[in-house]
Formats: sequence, C-alpha cells, structure tokens
Amino acid sequence: MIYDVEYETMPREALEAIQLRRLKTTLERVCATVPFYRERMATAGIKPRDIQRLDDIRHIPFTTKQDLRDNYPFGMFAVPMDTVVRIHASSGTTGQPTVVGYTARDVNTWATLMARALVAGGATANDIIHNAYGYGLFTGGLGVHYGAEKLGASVIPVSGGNTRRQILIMRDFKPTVITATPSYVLHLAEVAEEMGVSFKDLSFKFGIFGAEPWSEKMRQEIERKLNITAVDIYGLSEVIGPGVAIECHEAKKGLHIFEDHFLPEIIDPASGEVLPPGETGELVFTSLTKEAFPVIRYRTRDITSLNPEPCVCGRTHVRMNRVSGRSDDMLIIRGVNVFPSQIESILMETSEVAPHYQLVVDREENLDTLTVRVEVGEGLFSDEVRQLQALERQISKNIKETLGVSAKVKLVEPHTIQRSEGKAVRVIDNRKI
Ligand code: DLL
Repeated sequence: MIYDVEYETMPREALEAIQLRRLKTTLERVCATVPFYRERMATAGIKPRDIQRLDDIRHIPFTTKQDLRDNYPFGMFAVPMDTVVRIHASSGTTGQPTVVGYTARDVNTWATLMARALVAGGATANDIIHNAYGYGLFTGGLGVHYGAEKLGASVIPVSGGNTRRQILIMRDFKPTVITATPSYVLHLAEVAEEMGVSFKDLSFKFGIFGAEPWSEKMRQEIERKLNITAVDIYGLSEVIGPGVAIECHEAKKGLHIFEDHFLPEIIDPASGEVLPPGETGELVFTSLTKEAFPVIRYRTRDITSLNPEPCVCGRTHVRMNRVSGRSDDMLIIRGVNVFPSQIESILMETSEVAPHYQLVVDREENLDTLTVRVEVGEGLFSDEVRQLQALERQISKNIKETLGVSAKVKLVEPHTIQRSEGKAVRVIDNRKI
C-alpha cells in the first residue's frame, strides 16, 4: 500500500520539476524573512533567481547546528510568532538546545508525511499503534501520534517510561504496531520477560524504530526476540522530526526520503564537495515546503549514502542507506575511525552476549584506549571465569580483525548497563573531560 500514490511514485522528471519550483519559492521566502539566510546568500554573492537548476544549489553556503545555536531561540523562524502553532527542541548534550517551529500547515504536512511513513512501514487504518516514543519537546512522540491519527489508526500515546505498565497495556489493548527507539524496545522485551509475558504471545505485527543508529544485526535480534518485522525510520527535528525517510516493508533495504518535501545531498564532510550517488558522506537537507522553520543545505552530521535504484515497492523516491553514525559520534581511536554501530554489529554476532553495551574511551599516557562493556546473556555469568575471559579475548580479536582497532572487552553481568527510555547513550568519552 502507498499512502500518497501520486507523489510517492511520481516519475523522476516530474518530481525534479516540483523540487526546483519549491526550492526557488523557499529561497525567495527565506531571503525575504530570515536575516541569517539573506546575509549568507549576499555574502556568497548569490540571489534566489540565480538558481536555475537543482544542481545550482551547490553555490549556496551550508547551514550548521552552530548557526541555529547562534540564532537561539527563534532567530531562524521565517514567519511571525503569531502564526507559529508548535515549538519543539532537541536537547543536545552540549550547548543550547536547537529550537524548531511549525505553522498549522507545517503540522499538517508533517502529519501527512508520518501517515505516509506508517503506511510504508506496513500500517493501515485498522492498526492499533503503541507509540512509545517520548512525548514532549522531542519530536518522536507527537510526530508519530499526528501521523497515526491522520491515517485513521488508533494510537495509544503511551510515551517512554513506566515500562511495566506498558507491558500490561500491550497485553490488554492488543496493539498491532509498536513505535519506539530500538534500544527502548529491547528494554521493553526484557521487562516483559521478567513479568512472564512473551512478546510472541502479544499481537504485534511489526515495529517502526529509529531516532538513533542501530545495526542490521540489531534488527535481526529485535525481529527474533519480538517475533515481528522491524523497519527503520529516520528524521531530525531541524528538518521536521520523524517522517523524513523510512524503509518500505516490501524491501527493507534503505529508507525512502520524501523528496517532494526534502532535497537531499551527500557531501564530503571535510571539503564540503557534493558526492555522486552511492558514495558515503554527510547527509545535507534543504526543506522544500516548510513555512515556519525552513532549512537551507542543513548539515545533519549523519553519515550515509544515497541509492537511486528503483525499488520493488514502486516508490520513486531515492533511498538513503542505514545511517552508520553521526560524524560527531565517530570515535577516533589511535587514528582509526570507528562508529559505535560497527562495534554493535560485531557484538551481535556473538550469541553469548546480550544487545546491551557501552563504549568507554579514555586516554592513558597519551594513548587512547577503548573499552567495550557488554552484558553476557542470562545464565552464562555464573559460569567459569576462564570461559568468560576466553570470550572477552575472542570478541576483542573479532573487533581488531574487522575494524583494525584494539579494544579491551569487559563482560558485565546482565542488567548492569543503564537502560534507555529514549535514545541510548552508547559512548562515554572521558577524553573530553
Ligand atoms: O530523533 C526524530 C525521530 C523521532 C526520528 C522518532 C525517528 C523516530 P532528533 O532528536 O532531532 O530527532 O535527532 C535526530 O537522531 O540527526 C540522527 O543522528 C539520529 N537518528 C534519527 N533517526 C535515525 C535512524 C529525531 N533511523 C538525530 N538511524 C539524527 C540512525 C537516527 N540515526
């Protein structure tokens, strides 16, 4: 099923014509209403009317998270406050939060895109959606909520937390779809087990997981543990929230970007040069329809590549590959670049460990050290110390051979790594302190 057949299956040529038209309108608007964009474009010596082809966008300067911070809180809004009906913010671990705004039309666009996304993931109006993304300033909860209502599904606004109560709701309300971060859904599964409830006996058909990087192996683990199909959803507050891109359940191979609303580019993060399809780099977005908070060539810091191949589902929108990590989450351990998700894939290949892990980076005598703390599966910990040590050595060897980085692996008891109710904290980097 496709929610918006006309736009989602539009031939490329027609789609690109719409993108160009919307891009020109967006540029005219931001230059008229947002001093930041007007000055940036003027400094670069470029006017909206100079953009005659989509490719011409390369001449426009990038926008970064720092630019948004410099204009905190509402300096990047392109409409007067009396037309803003919603404000969200992403917490951000350092510095000011990033604040984003929506007009009534933006909220409606977002709901439509989320309805599209839910349908691409496999949902219909008959589904009951257990929405365990956090409600609040985070865009996950309300984003999915409005999309579910737009679709006509029944949504349970359970949010994150109160985990034991969630299990009772799942058992009694019989939801058919679950939406959560991948790390939280694993925690839900764990608590369900403690309560003697098996996900296999619940009514879930599939789940839509995102808001944090997760590996293909993690998908397999979730699908096996919960006995469901798991699809990947991507988005970020600055661009709209969840519903920027999603995997179709037919292929589960890359996430279709809703290109009639967002124009993607992949750039070399160091030089800023635009890379051809298939090459891996930093994802950059320009919004094409947003009113309150348009973004022009916004650098997401997310690392991925674009796949323009046709898809079995019939959608013509380009697919982005699974995000391997954020450029600012990339660890450089003695010169070797490592993403937490790469370590995750290796851990998931080892059946004796559980999918709960944390990476601790330190500096000892001017040398970086990486410690991988991972929980052993239930039942193994009481076993012989020698067996545990052998397992630690084996995982360490796998990491070295696959990624070329030396890591100390430390097996820890079940339930010792902090569980997340939203985005998991995978890395503790003591070098920054
Ligand atoms: O995480 C929006 C969202 C909510 C997406 C629910 C999906 C589901 P922010 O809090 O602004 O917005 O965080 C955005 O999270 O730049 C990525 O680094 C990361 N991220 C989001 N989805 C994925 C994903 C929401 N599927 C930041 N895979 C983004 C990997 C993801 N990383």
